[in-house]
Amino acid sequence: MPTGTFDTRGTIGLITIDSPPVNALGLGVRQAILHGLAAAEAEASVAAIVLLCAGRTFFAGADITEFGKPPMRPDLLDVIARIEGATKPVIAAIHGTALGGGLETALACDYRIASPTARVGLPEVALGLLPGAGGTQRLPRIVGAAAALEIITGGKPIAAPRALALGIVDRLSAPDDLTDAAIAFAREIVADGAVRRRVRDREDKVAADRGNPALFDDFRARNPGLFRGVRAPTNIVAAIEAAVALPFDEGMAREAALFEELLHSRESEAQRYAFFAERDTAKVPGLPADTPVAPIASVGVIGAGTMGGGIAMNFLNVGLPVTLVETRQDALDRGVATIRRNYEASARKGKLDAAEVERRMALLTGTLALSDLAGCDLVIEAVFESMDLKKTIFAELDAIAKRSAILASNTSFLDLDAIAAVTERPERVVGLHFFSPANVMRLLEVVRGARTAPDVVATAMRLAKRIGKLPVLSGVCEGFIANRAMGVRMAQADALALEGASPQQIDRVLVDYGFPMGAFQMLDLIGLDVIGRDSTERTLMGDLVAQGRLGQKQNGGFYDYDAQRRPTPSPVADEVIAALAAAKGIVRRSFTDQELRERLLYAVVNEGARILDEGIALRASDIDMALIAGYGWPVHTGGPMFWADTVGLPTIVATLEALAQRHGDTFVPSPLLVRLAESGGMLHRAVAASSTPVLEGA
Ligand code: 3H9
Repeated sequence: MPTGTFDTRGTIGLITIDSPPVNALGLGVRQAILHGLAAAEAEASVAAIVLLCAGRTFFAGADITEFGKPPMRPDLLDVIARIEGATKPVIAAIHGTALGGGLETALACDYRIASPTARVGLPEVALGLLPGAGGTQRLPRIVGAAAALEIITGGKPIAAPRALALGIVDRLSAPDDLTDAAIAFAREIVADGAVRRRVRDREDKVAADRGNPALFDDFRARNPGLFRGVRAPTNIVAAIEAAVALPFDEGMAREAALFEELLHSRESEAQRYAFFAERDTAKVPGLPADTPVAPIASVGVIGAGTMGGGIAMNFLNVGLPVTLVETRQDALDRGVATIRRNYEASARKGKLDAAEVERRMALLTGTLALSDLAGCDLVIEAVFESMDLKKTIFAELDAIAKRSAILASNTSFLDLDAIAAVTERPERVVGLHFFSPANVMRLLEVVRGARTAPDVVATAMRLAKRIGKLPVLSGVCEGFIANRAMGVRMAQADALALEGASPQQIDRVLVDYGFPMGAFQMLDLIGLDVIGRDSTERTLMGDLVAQGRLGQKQNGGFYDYDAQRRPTPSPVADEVIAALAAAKGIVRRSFTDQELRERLLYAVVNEGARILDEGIALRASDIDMALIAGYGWPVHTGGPMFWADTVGLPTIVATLEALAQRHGDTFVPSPLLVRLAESGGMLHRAVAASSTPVLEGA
């Protein structure tokens, strides 16, 4: 049960809400605030009220678990109206993160004071929503419509000093002194006559914006990508337009209608699912939260190429020393120089200061001697994908590394168990599969081998969080979760191009679905030589490379590119595709967009279901998160597993069966899909059976 306490410090009443973990504004918290206000008003000696939270944060927003259920009064708007109507001034004292409904509650107070490390924001857009408790009406009254548009459509939290500069908070406390500073602030307000200061009454900013209707059209024109495939940003802009155009209460009514529309949208349902799915990935059955983890104070990385360098940066970023090993001095120098260049580029963009660049570089030691890894707590091998090479390295490393060290491989498709088997410590071998660019992409697949010890898995999951990654646990199979599931999409894109669909049509269908780019655009960006080189069979990529077409970097690939790297359809690529189709005896035809969507995306759904059925993933939602974080699968669809349920599993199974007749194995529906379609079950709620590789490590 959330607790709310009320006590007094002289003339100041203190309402303290304590509802772990994040003081979400669920029913109990809302009631506790109202009780506190009633007590403060009833106490004659109290002249002003401070509202604050115990624990790690101020209110982190509305309770997301209540959305989609019948509303319960008092709702947040009732609470906010009650704060604004209080008979005494209310001061919000903010620490941690005041987000969404949390910030909206603070904006209903007369004054706001924040600790210097606090952050405030309206992140509802990430849940497919808009701030529905007055945020779209009050924030523009403080910062103006232009800044409100950026803040609310961006959803990113704002650090306290900037919030102060913008006027969102009135004052910062000294570090660790928030409560006393809030009480002192309240006393000053009382001494100055306890003046009420409601944001709703401020007119100057919105009145100034009223003369500038182009502001909204400009914003829409400047940010076309923001609105693609999703509804929330459109409604946010409309709500802020209402703040400017309408009196406060009418603006609030407009906000409520726009919020309600989003609350019942598929997009918001999907994004709320993704919010909890993201937090679930770190929960591993059989590994309680108190599983002991090994301390990791130093990291070794073998291989200073693009992958190894990116991996090293993750640890340098959080202050962990890294020893980077290469076989040749020139390769090592190049790798170290690339890391420095990346940091300097961030510094130029203002994301780092020069001293921080040097601090991070000082944590990096380059060496040609594997023996320099002897003291590392964790060593990650990131050399190219050759089983023989990896076995040689792991055998040597096993002899060098201290007994407690964890040995990790960044392999993206090789058998981790075969690598672990060359060591005397297979229980301390784990896969850490980073996605490229490794310093940027959030997904980290933690691969549990047949003998990986539970504490090693727990350590890897914890470490992933420490370096800001989203860890998803995977069992051992070729490609693990994300590459295996998306590999079938690539295979279908290739097959469809040979069967007559143009790369442009295939890419457009994917972009229309919500991917940031199409399959062929992605290949051109990465480089066709990088991906295609191992194939023995004649492939589209191989034939393009044979013509000297390596992608954006050289002569174009599936597309031609101008000097600004803008793509246009390529007659040469079309000829290469047609010639290979003829050589393979493929009869070409045209396709509808719907046919392409089914071939490209139902294939992924089916592969995902197989991955779960085989016990390679723990839960369907882990697969969704892996593809959202690793491949840009549009989060507003919820990921392939969630999306499949919105399409309907019987439809998917029937389509797969028809496709399997003509296109073989890829489309033979997984037994899990068939079972769920027959029983009316939901794929996105499915979990791995209790005895599976990913749970038991066997
Ligand atoms: C809103 O406010 C709408 C209003 O405008 C209009 C209303 C009319 N509700 O993330 P963590 C749980 S929309 C319910 O791991 P951290 C979370 O699931 C809301 N539960 O911690 C997890 O549970 P578990 C706008 C919530 O320290 C636990 O708390 N606000 C909520 O890494 C710990 O969370 C947001 O979108 C919630 N609002 O990060 C902010 N928030 O332990 C959402 C968290 O069982 N929250 N939980 O897995 C966050 O961004 C982060 O939780 C926060 C802390 C930064 C606060």
